[in-house]
Amino acid sequence: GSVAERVITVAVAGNPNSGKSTLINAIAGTRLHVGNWAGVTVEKKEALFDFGGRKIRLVDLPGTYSLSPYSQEEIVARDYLVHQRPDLIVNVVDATNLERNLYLTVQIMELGIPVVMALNIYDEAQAKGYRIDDKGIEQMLGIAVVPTSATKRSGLDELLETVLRVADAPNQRVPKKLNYGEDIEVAAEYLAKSFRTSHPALLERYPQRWLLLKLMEQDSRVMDELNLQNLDFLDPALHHLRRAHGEDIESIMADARYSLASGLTREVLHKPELRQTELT
Ligand code: GDP
Ligand code: K
Repeated sequence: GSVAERVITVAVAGNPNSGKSTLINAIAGTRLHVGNWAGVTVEKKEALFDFGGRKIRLVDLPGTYSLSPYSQEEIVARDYLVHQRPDLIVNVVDATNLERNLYLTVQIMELGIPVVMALNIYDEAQAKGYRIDDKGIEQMLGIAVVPTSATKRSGLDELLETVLRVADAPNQRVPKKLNYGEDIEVAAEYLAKSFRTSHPALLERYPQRWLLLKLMEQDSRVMDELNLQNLDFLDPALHHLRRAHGEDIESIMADARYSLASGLTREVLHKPELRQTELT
């Protein structure tokens, strides 16, 4: 079909309390259909609607703080992103809790799917005197950022216009590959090499960067899905990481993500100085 007929599938991801429901309701309203994700009791909200002469399907993912395999919500969200591969992801971020929310953003970016960030609750951030360099976030992450205030219905048209623009030029809008530090990056290179040799076909089944990181973490769900008999291909990478950081590779990776989130926050968020009266 023509460009105009193609449905653009947009997954909406964010932390609990980032205002995701408010935002989706404000955009889709009565066109929202509520059901359940297959096999689990997690609510699924979906809407198909026209905007700017185009058809957009919004799929609301459960609110999560991470994409690890430890809760039903996280599993639903990550399985959808990894296996259904939406055209793009709208990442709803609470602008008053930037650092914690960016920890999820960092993980979402591992998937290599174009991302538009809705920098939501922006009104409250402004009321608190926060200044957020949204262009700085765009530059550092390689994603589009749109300030929104879902409760005031502000920024929503800009958000959808940006969604259309990114959907039409996805190759110019691939999120940057973030640098997880030399040790992890070198280990990831070892792993890419050995895994490409041992399991050439499997690398294509998943987003590559994401898969390499999950293999290093020995993510239980990915390991189950792949059902590999021989894990020798992991040895060079794991040996490299353990030599530098010790045994707990999952927390090495979590630390790398947290430090990216906090480093970015330091760069882009300026809070007003506390007044003397507020200190006492
Ligand atoms: P969810 O858990 O991400 O779905 O978050 P909700 O949509 O339930 O919103 C959490 C709280 O934040 C609610 O009290 C909303 O009214 C409030 N909220 C959502 N968006 C905004 C916003 O843009 N500005 C302000 N000030 N509050 C918001
Ligand atoms: K809520």
